[in-house]
Amino acid sequence: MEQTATYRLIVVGAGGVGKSTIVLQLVQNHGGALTKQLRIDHELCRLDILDIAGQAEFSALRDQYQRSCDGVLCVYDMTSRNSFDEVAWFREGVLRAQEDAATVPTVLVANKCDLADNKREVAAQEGARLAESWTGCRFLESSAKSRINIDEAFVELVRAIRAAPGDANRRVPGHRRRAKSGRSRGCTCS
Ligand SMILES: Nc1nc2c(ncn2[C@@H]2O[C@H](COP(=O)(O)OP(=O)(O)OP(=O)(O)O)[C@@H](O)[C@H]2O)c(=O)[nH]1
Ligand SMILES: [Mg+2]
Repeated sequence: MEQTATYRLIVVGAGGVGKSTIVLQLVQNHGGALTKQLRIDHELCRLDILDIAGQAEFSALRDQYQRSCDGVLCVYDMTSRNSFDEVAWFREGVLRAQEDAATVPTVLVANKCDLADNKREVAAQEGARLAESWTGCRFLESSAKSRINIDEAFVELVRAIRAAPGDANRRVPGHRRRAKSGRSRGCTCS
């Protein structure tokens, strides 16, 4: 039987940037921690995603996910300069929780690109530059409203986790990673 690696993900960013909408677009569900099974690059995996509120006060669940998560989706709203200024702080919170880890697999997402024409406050270049300063971090502009780059953000995060040393495939005892060459790209949701 095919083994399924489980990746624990956390979605962080300022209040109102679209974190919950992004996660709902992926899982079409409601609640605290959400689960989604996906086939990414031919390998089945299960995502356990914690979507925390930007203004969240102390929560045991958040604390636990920050400490043990395999990857972080860092979200800001490209129509809000403040949310961009704050996004690094949210990632640093995760690094601190992981005993001051130097890095954690991260994808930086600039959400609400459907509003970019009239309301953009943060240039794509600025997001790209911030992502570059975080080891191996990909950068995407998304719209949870128009469903642009939502699956892609999670696919890229899983790829970053799989590429990381000591990756989370350890969650499945005996799971063997495949060679990276020859994979076709994309994901199939199930
Ligand atoms: N135009 C547009 N609106 C969006 C998009 N994503 C989210 N929104 C809207 O932005 C508002 C906030 O979205 P949420 O998903 O609740 O934001 P959040 O980051 O979960 O907010 P907190 O949980 O309070 O931290 C809602 O009115 C959403 O409908 C998007 O891509 N485009
Ligand atoms: Mg929310």
